[in-house]
Amino acid sequence: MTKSHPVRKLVDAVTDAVSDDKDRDRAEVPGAPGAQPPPVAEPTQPRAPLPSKPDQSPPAVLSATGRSGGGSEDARAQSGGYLTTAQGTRLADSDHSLKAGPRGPVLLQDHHLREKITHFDHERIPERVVHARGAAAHGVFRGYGTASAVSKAAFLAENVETPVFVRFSTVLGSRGSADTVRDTRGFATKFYTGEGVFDLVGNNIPVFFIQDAIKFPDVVHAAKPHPDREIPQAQSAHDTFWDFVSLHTEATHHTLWNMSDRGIPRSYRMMEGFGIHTFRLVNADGASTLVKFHWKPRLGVHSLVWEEAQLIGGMDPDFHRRDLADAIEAGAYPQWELGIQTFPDTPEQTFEGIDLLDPTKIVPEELAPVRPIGLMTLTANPTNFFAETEQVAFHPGHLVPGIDITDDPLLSGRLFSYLDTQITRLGGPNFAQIPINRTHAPVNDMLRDGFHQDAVHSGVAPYKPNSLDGGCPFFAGAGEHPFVEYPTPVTASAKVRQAPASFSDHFTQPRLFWLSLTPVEQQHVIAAYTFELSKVYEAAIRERAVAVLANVDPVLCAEVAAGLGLPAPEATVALPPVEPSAALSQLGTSWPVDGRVVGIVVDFVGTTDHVRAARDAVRGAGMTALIIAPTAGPLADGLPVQRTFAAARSVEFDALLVLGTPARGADDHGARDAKSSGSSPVDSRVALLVNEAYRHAKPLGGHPAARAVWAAAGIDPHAPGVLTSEDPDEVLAGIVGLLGTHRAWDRFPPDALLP
Ligand code: HDE
Repeated sequence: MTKSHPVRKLVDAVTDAVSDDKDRDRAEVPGAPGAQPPPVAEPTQPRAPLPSKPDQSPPAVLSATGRSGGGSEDARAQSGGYLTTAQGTRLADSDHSLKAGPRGPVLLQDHHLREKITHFDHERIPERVVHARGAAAHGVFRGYGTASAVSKAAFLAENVETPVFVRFSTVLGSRGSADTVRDTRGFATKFYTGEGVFDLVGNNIPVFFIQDAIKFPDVVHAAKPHPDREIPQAQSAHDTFWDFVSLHTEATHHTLWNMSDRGIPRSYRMMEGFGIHTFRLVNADGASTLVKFHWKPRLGVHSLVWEEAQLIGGMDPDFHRRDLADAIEAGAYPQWELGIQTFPDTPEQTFEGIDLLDPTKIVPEELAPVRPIGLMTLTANPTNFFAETEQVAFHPGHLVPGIDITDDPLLSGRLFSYLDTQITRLGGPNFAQIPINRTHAPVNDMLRDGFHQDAVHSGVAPYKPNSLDGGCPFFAGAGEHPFVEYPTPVTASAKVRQAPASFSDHFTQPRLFWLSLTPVEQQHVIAAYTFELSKVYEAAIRERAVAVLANVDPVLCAEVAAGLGLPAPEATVALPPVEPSAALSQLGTSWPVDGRVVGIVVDFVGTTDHVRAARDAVRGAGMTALIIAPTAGPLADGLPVQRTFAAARSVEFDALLVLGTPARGADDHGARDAKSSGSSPVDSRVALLVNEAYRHAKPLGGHPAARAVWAAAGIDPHAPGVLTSEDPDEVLAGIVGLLGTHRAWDRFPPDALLP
């Protein structure tokens, strides 16, 4: 479209209007639904569609075969000022079916009605069989060049920038399930490299439930809702899950991680990612190195507490996808360093006695440090969820020269599954041509036809060898960067359905993980096991699950058994000595607070200068400030309010700043708001807000006026992480310091609890 094209002019005019938007306060709070604030009255003047929001970006404009189309990014979106059919014919009415008179029957000849309803009837595609619930973002990966000695992959070279698309997910829940359930999280990254697409399809937990892909349907059937009643949704706290994992004890390590704080992340931005399997890197000389991939978040690894996760499930089931989108919209771009642990590619494929082909085992970082090889920054939200997040198709078999696979039997099954599943989900074999899946490298395949073929292939000889198409395409020679499988030696053996002997140690590494956690993290693990198993109906399964824990650690076993009212059994294996790995704990240092959410509680008394100052200071520290007030109307100086006392819940905030002593609101009454309680003169919803945040070990800061609120909430004003001062700078600095360590864990010292 040329600059003078009338539609282009309209788009430009609207874009200018949006960037001229003077509504500063609106832009300061992420989450605006559209690019421009809407008028109260319905707009009736035809104009071009509004552009996407500034934080959003669509997939790159490329042809179905990876060529640069040279078009503008909005070229694929709606165009023109008038409603049309799918064929571009303008419509004068879409509110009424074509009828034989206003009260008469609808006519079959209504082609517009049929097109509209027929398309609607087919809007859904099958959700992913696992990892159905997810959120994604665009970004860029920059290589450090530090991997060049071990991999010839061009995108890992120094300062090479590669576009990426990352999708985070839960495993068990269906597409509409809650984000904060206890589960493993998917962390799948598509690198659009110049040598083809590379997908790193990992999780936020470094081990897996099973060692062999053939068990995947079993573990997933066990973890999914029971087939008769289809409950519970997106949860592992039920009989079939614990039945399976207590019988199939190779699942113990992954189960323990799921029961740890890793199972309830605070944010996708605050998760590690792991490739899990051992991969193989190949350098320019053809030498092979075995590696494990790690994503290390710049913001540290942080979690919710369990009660918080449960409350969020009701208050804001979209908590994680909202957090990711809001952070990107606010300019707090999440970052991860990609790192590798490297191991010599020996015939045994073990390292320090750890079998590298066993996906239920980690290699502690103390034995093999994680070396950073690049930085990923997520910079844009998708423009359309379905087109991008729902249709993105990852596959561990999407490899580029320099990155190859190993014989991990779990990985082998995945190499089959991910291609297979897309055929059903995305409606045929051409899913690589869907815009989000298009490679940025030129495609010259001989795959032809099929449903939804977007390419218009020329030539008459899609076969090899041919002479009619001039012999095209040709094989790439050694100097042309082909992908050539590493010639892994295969030991002479017999065909068997067996695992190597080393795969049968199911308990040493769970023990290593347990003993590497700090006391507060251990308390959370005990609570999670006790909660989950208390929800198991069958006593035999509880008993069996506790017996498994006896083989991990006697203290863990005894504490969980006590919570279930069961005797603690003896271990049936010798508990080996293990060297704890500090890298497995989430605690112990301090991290940036980008994109954290601070709730500012105000009353309607006096001026609001201090509120504006506090809000600006929170924003200045790189966080989002949400003002919580008695009603939704703006404050005296026009400052907008984001939450009312009735609507706010502590779980939305990482910390609270209390700037007043709100008296009981008119709606602070049990008949109107069931959160209302007590007879204190302070609004009881604010007291609940503060009390909950306190119980979840969140930092609390306040002006001296907050003392009455602390009292109404029944909290100790001198407890760790409760700051009260005249000096707002001091309070905010304190909050930032505390949030850097995530929570005031020393508020509830756990050391005395465990023997
Ligand atoms: Fe997956 N997995 N998986 N998985 N997986 C899928 O592929 C499968 C496994 C992972 O955001 C499916 O496109 C098998 C391990 C992620 O789109 C499916 C086995 C790890 C995602 C599939 C595994 C993962 C998937 C469902 C056992 C961590 C979401 C839809 C051999 C390293 C990707 C789809 C996204 C998705 C199969 C085990 C991670 C059915 C057979 C181990 C992050 O193909």
